[in-house]
Amino acid sequence: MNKKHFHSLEKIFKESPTINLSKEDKIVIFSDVHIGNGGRNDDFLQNSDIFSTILLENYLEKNYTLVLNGDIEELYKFSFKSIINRWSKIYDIFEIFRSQGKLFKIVGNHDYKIYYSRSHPINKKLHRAIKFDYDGNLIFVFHGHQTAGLFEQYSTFIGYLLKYLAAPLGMKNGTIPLDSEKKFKTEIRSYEFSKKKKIISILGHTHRPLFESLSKKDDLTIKIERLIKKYPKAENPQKRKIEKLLKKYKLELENISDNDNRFFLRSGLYDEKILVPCLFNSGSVIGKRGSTAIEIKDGKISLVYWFDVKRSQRYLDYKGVKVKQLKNTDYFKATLKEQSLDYVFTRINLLA
Ligand SMILES: [Mn+2]
Repeated sequence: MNKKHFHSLEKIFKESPTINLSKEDKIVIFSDVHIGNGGRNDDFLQNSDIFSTILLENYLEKNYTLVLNGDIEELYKFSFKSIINRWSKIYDIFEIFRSQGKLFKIVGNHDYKIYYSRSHPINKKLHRAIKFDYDGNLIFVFHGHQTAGLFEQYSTFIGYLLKYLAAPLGMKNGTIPLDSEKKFKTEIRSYEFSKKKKIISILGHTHRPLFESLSKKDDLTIKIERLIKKYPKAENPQKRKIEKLLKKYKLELENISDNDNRFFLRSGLYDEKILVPCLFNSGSVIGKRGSTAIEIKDGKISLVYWFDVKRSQRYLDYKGVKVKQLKNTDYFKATLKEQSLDYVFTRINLLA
């Protein structure tokens, strides 16, 4: 790993505050909300209701601490003033968490200018990163752009481009999407850092959820390989079941966007004999059909997906995925992945 990137992460790591985490604490981490002004170029608009509902009716009610891990405001395209004017309801909710001492706001690349909006209570305390100390093991939460080139991190040029080119053209999704090369670089550098420090890192930035260093694509590939190994020894009825599952996973694999086709494992880490499960990514709040988040509670870490049942039914009946309706709303939470933290740290400490 490049020394420059290592040192920049090391500096942020050292300077960030450490918060003790007990088994009773509940944490939810969201990133990449890209809140705008409510107009047609506001990528947040579509998921704004699901986001405010789950914050208020689920996470606040259940006593969670809220971690906002960067790119909360889309300041490349909009002013902070226009954002809070339009979305005061969201900021009121953030403020409830904050007033109870249950908010950590971390800065990303699309909202680093938020430092100039310190007068708003929500921005009084901003972090570049935070660390949770879980029984002597560390969980490092940072946005993730710090490992990118300077151009990608803080280019006003990109800002202008978005404002004057992308916005009038109605370009969606916050920014010119990170290509897979850039995603991969962000991931691999953070992976190397976490492995070396024997910690868990939780990022955002790429909008690609990761769990135990695996993307959805990697996960599907592994599932498919396992089923194929099982197949020759299986009895006939079980063979039919395996065939059905294989067909489903294959279709899902084919449907993952082309932008993601150079995925994490295959593009480098396959060279590694052992993958260390040290890298996690909360994805984004502004997904096409819903929002992803990382939860930590009861000594477990999980990747969850909130969706509107009117827009997607994919996970309603999905093998191995727990789904729960939020009260009598149209919103459901699917727990895509779940693992005990003790187990993850044992593997990190023994494998890294
Ligand atoms: Mn970002």
